[in-house]
Amino acid sequence: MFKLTLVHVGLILFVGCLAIADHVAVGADHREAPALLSNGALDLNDIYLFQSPENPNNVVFILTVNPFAAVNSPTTFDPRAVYEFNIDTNADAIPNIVYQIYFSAPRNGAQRFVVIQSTGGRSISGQTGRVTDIPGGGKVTAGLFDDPFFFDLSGFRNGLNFTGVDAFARANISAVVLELPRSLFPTNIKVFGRTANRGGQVDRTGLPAIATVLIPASTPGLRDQFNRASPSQDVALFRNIVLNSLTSPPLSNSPERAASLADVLLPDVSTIDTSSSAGFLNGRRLQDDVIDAELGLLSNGAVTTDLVNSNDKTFLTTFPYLAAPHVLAP
Ligand SMILES: [Ca+2]
Ligand SMILES: [Ca+2]
Ligand SMILES: [Ca+2]
Ligand SMILES: [Ca+2]
Repeated sequence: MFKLTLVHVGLILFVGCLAIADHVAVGADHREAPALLSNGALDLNDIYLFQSPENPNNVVFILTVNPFAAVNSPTTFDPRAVYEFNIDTNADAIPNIVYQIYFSAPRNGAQRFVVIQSTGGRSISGQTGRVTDIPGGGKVTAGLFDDPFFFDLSGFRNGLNFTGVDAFARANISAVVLELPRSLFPTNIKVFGRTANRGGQVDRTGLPAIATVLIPASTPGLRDQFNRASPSQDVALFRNIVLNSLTSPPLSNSPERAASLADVLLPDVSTIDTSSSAGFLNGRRLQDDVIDAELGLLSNGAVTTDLVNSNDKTFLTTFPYLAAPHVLAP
């Protein structure tokens, strides 16, 4: 009972962290920091990283931006920005291979894009809404899709009275889906997504909801500072803040448990053994219930589900795996 009470209080705070404005749902890393609210096209929501279910010799990288596209965000990518998959091949959280994606201005509802590989100078051209085969193996596409994230946000806000209503149902996002041969990389890699414009880095994410849950919104500017930092700086700059969030009331983890959690959660990168088709925390598949997994971690197993167990649309078994966008009422 004691543990459950602490968990309830902790999760109520967690819900408070998620609420920026009453009418706006805030999710994994959707709309979590002030600098992101003015341009959803630079607001990374989630990254996904998994062995291709279509071809086990390939690995799939997905990043999503434009939370609640056409409602709170644009439906196109920012032509003044760069979108990145940063891949660390030697476990120091410093990227060794970067895939940068640049978009043209929209024309007739479509954007041209180019994917540039930092090593070897290889580039791949494509267009939103189309699948492009990559010479040597793999595919790439970008465009508007159903948001693959699912979460009973109202249940959290209502003191854990879950009703299993997905606050992200009928929400669309913009995504880049890049599938590449696993042979391009070591078996074990660490990945984070990044957005930047001429003013510098705007957002970055590896694991779901690190900024949202563990970097306090109550300290002005701290989440923007986190989003503008590099994962290789995370332990030096943010470990004590994360430990404080984990050990302070109401979360109240023991120092030992908080330290072991911090070792899993920082640096904020997604880690995968690409020879394995297992999901989160081995990378992150679209269908993985990361909210349940993270609540289980935070509550030490006392709370295991928000009763939303799957996305509101069925994921595809073939590239690009994401479901088609919802048709929104005008
Ligand atoms: Ca974000
Ligand atoms: Ca590295
Ligand atoms: Ca969805
Ligand atoms: Ca769930």
